[in-house]
Amino acid sequence: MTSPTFWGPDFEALEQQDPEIAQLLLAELDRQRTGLQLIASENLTSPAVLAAFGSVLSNKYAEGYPGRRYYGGCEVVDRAEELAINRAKELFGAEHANVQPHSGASANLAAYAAFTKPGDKVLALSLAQGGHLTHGSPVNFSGQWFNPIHYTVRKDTEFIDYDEVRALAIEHRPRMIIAGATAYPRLVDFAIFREIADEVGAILMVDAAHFIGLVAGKAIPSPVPYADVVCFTTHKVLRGPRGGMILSKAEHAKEIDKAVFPKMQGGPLMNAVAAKAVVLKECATKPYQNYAAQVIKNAQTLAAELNTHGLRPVSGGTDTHLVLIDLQGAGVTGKEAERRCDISKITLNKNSIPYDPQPPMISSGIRVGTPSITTQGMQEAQMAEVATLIADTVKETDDNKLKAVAARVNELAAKFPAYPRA
Ligand code: DSN
Repeated sequence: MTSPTFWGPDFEALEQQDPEIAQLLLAELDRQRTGLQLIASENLTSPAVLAAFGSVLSNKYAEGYPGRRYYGGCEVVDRAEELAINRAKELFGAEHANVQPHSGASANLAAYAAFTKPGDKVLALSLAQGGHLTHGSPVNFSGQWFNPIHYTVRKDTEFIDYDEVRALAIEHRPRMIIAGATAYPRLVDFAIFREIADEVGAILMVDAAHFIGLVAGKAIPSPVPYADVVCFTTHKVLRGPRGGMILSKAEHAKEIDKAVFPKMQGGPLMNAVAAKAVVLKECATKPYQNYAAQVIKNAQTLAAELNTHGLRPVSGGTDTHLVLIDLQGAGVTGKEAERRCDISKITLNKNSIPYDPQPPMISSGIRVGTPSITTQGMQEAQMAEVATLIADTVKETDDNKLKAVAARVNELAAKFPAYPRA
C-alpha cells in the first residue's frame, strides 16, 4: 500500500478508528496512481482543495445566503461563501454566482425551477447524441415533468445541426433551450444559440459542466456573455471538489438563488463551498491556464493517434478535453472495450455514439478524456503511447494478454505519478 503523504495526521486518526475505511481510501489512491484515468469527467484535485473539502466546515449548517442565514454562528462560513462567489464572478466575468448546488444535476434542476413550470417545452441535445440525463431523458425528472424536444448532430459531420435547432425552436417555441453536452467533443456556438433563443423568446441555459474548466483557463470561448444561466460541476476539467455552481445575468439572480434554496436544496455543504473557493483561486493562475491549453493539445493528439490505430474519433477529432471513439471499425462494443480496459487498468467509459445501432448499456463507443493525465504532467509526447495502450487493449480478445498491457500502463503511470510522494 502507498502512503498518503498529503493527508497528514487526520488520516492516522482514521486508520486507528476505522481501518476498513482507511484501507479503502488507500486502495483508491493506489488505483488512481497505478492506472490511467481517462474518464473525461474526472480529474485529480489538489491537496489544498481536498484539505478544505475534508474540513470542519462540514459541521456547519448555513441555510440561506451570506448575511441572510437561518442559523447562528455563520460569520466564518459567510466569508468563505463570499470569497467563492466573488472569485467565481471575477474569473468568469459573471454578473451573479450561486456556489451552493451540490452537483451538476442539482444546478440544472435549479435552472428548471427558476425558469420553467412542469409541462413546459425544453429544447436540448438528447442523451443518446451526447446530451445529459437532465436534458429531458425519460428516466429523469426533466423528461417526466417537462416536455422535451431534442435536436441532434448531423449524420455527415457529427457536429450539432444548428439549422435543426432553429427549425425546432420556431416550430415548438420552447420555454428554455439547453446548450451543452457530456459526450460532444466540439466547441458549441453560443452566439447561434443566443440568436435562436432570442428569435423565439426562450431562456438560454448552458450546461457547461464538461468544458467550464477550459473556459476558466481561457483555452476556449466562454458561454457567459451569451447565456441567461450557466450551470456546471466543479470537479471535471475545472479540477475542484465534487459539486455544482451556477452563473447568471444579474436580472436572474433572485430567481436562481430562490431556486437553489429554499426551492430545491436545504443546507449548503460549506466545506464544498470553501473548496470551490480554493479551486477558483487556482484557476486564475497562469499554471492553470497552461494546464487547460495542454488538456486540449493532449486530447487532439490522442484523437489523431487513436485514428491511426483504426479507432475513429467521432466528428473527426476534438476541440476540447474529450474524444469520442467509434469502435465499429474495430469490431468491439463499448461495453466489451470498457471491460478489457478495466483489466489493463485503463479507466474509461463506454459511450453511445451518434446514431448508435447498439443500446446504451452496450453502445458502440468509448469516451476518453485527458484532464487527469494532463494533471499528472503528460504531454503530447505521451499520447502516442496512451493511444497504443488503448488500441492494444480494446483489440485484445485474450484476457490473459491484457495483464501484460496493465504492466505497461503501470510503467507509464509511474513516470507521471498522481499525488507524487514528497
Ligand atoms: N456523469 C457525468 C459525465 O461523466 O459526463 C455527467 O454528469
